[in-house]
Amino acid sequence: METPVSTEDIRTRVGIVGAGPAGLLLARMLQLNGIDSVILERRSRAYVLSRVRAGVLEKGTVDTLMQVGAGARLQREGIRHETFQLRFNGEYHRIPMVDENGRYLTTYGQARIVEDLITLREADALPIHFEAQVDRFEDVTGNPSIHFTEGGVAKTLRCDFIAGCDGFKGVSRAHIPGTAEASYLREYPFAWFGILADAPPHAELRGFCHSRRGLAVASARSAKISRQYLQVPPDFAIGSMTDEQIWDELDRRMDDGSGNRLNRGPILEKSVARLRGFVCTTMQYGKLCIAGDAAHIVPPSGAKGLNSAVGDVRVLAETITRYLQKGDAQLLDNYSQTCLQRIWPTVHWSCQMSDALHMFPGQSEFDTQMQYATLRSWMTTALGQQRFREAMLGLPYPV
Ligand code: RFL
Repeated sequence: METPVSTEDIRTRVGIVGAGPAGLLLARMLQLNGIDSVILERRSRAYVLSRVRAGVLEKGTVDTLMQVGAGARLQREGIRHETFQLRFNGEYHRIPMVDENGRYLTTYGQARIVEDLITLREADALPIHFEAQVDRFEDVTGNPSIHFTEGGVAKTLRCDFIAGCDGFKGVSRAHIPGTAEASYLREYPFAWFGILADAPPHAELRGFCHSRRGLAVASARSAKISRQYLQVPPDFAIGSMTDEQIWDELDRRMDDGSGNRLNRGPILEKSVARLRGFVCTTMQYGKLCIAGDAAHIVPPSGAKGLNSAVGDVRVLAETITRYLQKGDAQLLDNYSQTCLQRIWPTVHWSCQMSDALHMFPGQSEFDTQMQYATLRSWMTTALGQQRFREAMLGLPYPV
């Protein structure tokens, strides 16, 4: 392959790497604060719009999207959750999920949030470069620049600030010195096999089901589309189960003796995700900050990944605005600590949920009974329910 030639220099105030929820939301918040940005995204527009992932939104996430003008469709189509359902050991629990402040959870697919934010940005004719792969940064403590490749051509984006919103496998984190020593990882010995189905969610069979065959999760994406997950081994091959076997396995694990069965329909999408907890505790260096999955990931059982990304972005938008508009570096200097105030407890909760809900390889009966005791305390005691609700509905934002 020929070496690409640098033909283009672009300039903006904030260079944002990644058009996931974090990068897109940050761009929108900065725009509303009068700060220009350019988003660089290595995937195509169609790929980004079709990526199925999160769906359970905290009230704070919904409010944030409404505040930035990206909430019209969410308000129309989001499904409000006022109860949480959990099945284990032949028990069925359903607890209220509305707290004393009227907060509740909303289901609305991540792909839709991404589409809503891209539509807004494009309507304002603001720049997003798709299929623009960022390779490296330069001079992040002085005059930052982002080197990227677009259409086989090497290009440079010069900016005053870099926001690394490029996910767990992005390049930004590696530009912060010492992150290898400042990062902590827990890998779970299983994965989640997710399906998106053209089948209406079942009104009764919803939520999490701890079974001796492994966890099963049934949730909704809309009135007609459902999303299900099965706990599988980490090396699970997507093609190893037929669609019928997938539905049968879901039914076996979700069986609560009521005779209810999930509604079946064509499977539109299948994916496998390893379960990990990861926290990089240094999230800033000079004029580079990382946010969202670039800095931390959580096992999906707490439904916190996207919600945590929104928490970071709220801090980052304020940090950049104060720094660029007022020369105030106080938030910038405290960026990691401020974000971590919310991240560690959220990671803790997500890991607690994972520990209590999955069957671990070689798990003893003693371990299983301990899990039942944990789940029962969350579902049946006033204190446990309060703790569960508080964690699921989300912590207050630090800024
Ligand atoms: P993303 O969404 O990964 O976006 C990063 C973007 O950066 C791009 N990129 C680059 N671009 C240019 N140059 C490079 N060198 C680049 N490297 C990467 C990527 O292409 C991508 O577009 O990170 P972000 O924005 O931080 O958002 C995080 C969320 O996507 C993630 O936390 C959630 O999806 C996690 N998650 C859930 N979160 C929730 O809050 N509630 C849920 O119910 C929930 N369920 C889930 C989930 C994640 C799952 N998987 C697949 C891991 C369920 C699953 C199964």
